[in-house]
Amino acid sequence: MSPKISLTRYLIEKQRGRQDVADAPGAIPPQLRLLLEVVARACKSISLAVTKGALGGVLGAADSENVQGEIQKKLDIIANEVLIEANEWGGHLAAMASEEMEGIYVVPNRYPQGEYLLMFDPLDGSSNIDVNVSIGTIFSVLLKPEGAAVSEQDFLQAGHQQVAAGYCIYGPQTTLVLTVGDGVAMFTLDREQGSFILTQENVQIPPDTQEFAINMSNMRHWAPPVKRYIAECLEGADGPRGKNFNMRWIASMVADVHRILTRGGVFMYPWDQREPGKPGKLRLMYEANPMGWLVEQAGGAASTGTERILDIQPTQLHQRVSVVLGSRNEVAHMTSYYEREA
Ligand code: P6P
Repeated sequence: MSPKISLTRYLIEKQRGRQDVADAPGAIPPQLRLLLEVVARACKSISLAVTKGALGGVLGAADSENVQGEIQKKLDIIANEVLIEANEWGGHLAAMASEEMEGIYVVPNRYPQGEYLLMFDPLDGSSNIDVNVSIGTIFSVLLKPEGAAVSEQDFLQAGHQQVAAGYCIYGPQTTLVLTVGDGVAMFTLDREQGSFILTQENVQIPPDTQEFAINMSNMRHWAPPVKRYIAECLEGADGPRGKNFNMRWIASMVADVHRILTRGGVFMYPWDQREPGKPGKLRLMYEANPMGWLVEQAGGAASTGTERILDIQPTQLHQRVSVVLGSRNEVAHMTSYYEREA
């Protein structure tokens, strides 16, 4: 039986890199290895809190709103605090940014500052917490630009500049999914040992699919290309697509993306006319960029409908974006409807 590879061993071997190839892709610096191990440890703590549910008194809403104007769940706040407290003292970060905090969190002067920036959605899919459906933590890592004191401007880097990204899904299993730029690996939490164990490497998304994920209740608000694409999927084998489609919508991006990384599919949260001034619902910096990079690293595609998500130059920390991601041939087919409309 092949030996179990822990996340620690995986990252140490990544840090060692390939001795025969200088600057081999995927070789990671020690500080980045430390950062990823600390984030993984924080996710284990969050998983424990999530698993307790009502027994831990952590369900239900807190009496506060986040920067998005959304009612915060108690676990949103707990998860955010766990990530801040786990990462602020290690010396690997200059600052953090979170869906749950308006401004950036600069590492306090009492701790050494590092060269990385960490962004996260501490608990994505919060509406599912109280009904026991999978939720997760999404994170993205950037290098702090050289020079002056860290500022919010330092975070405003395009998604293709990420140095690491991943998520931890709290479902029937607690699974950490990670990329450092040379493919996607999955680690399942062995609760008896308390370690994340490598369970899949070089994850590949099937290029074609017959499964789409979108919130159908918004259909009347969609732009014409989305209406046409979904209508043709629903026409099935008798329609222009010549095949039947299945639909899934978990209302937890982490869970929908995990399904797509595991068996393919296309996930969509497009612009709609409910709030025409907003480009979409999902956030660029700590939802679409990390998930988009993971999907691309697994052979998929991630678009706004009209441009590659990872090429967007951010202007605001909490800016939103339209998202179409998943099996690359299906994403290309879907985005072709926008081109025809142009
Ligand atoms: P809706 C969760 O709140 C989230 O940000 C994503 O995880 C999820 O895909 C989406 O919103 C669900 O949105 O409008 O279907 O509730």
